[in-house]
Amino acid sequence: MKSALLLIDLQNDFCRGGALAVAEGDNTISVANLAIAACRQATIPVVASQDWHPADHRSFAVNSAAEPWTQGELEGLPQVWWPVHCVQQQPGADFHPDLNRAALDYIVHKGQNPAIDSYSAFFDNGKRAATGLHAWLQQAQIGRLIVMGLATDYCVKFSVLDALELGYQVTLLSDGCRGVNLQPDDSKQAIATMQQAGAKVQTLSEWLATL
Ligand code: VGL
Ligand code: ZN
Repeated sequence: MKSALLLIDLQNDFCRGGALAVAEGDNTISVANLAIAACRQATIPVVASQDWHPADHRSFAVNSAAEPWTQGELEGLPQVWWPVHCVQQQPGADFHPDLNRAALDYIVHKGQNPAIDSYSAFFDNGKRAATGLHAWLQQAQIGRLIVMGLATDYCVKFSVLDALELGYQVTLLSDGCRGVNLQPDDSKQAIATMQQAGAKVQTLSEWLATL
């Protein structure tokens, strides 16, 4: 079965100095580059998502008259109010400068609709609209995804759960992920949830040993 590497949101705003910086977010970049190098050797395509919001996105606390990092409701869905992050065309939305972006075969944008958030790289949070990711993977006849990135407890988690629901086999590279952890155990719980849903959890070196 054909595999693809799926890199979730390895963007400046989730890394050191970014608007929604995740602790140790930068540490994922070297893991990603090692995984990319192995994929190139093995002719495994590399796909990356980019959180890509318009400036008026309503998940931004300032646009919903809410306090950042608190919880509310958006379009009938539970919503964390985030600081302004990953605004289209802004430096915060760029990939981390050290990421080997020249090696990316396909980039999927998400979160463009201002009225709804989109943690998963496949669908918005209400599953109303699909991104192009599933279609792209289908035309490439990909059946298995190796997933890593930011943030474990949001975009990685929902991407993995959607991938499993769509019928992909999923391996999560645990050392290639870091989480927001609004609650201290959120990332740990997210990994347990992904594993229970059918994801295989491996470190980069464990996965490299299977190639
Ligand atoms: C993300 C919060 C808001 C993520 C994106 O990439 O995990 N988290 N937007
Ligand atoms: Zn976002």
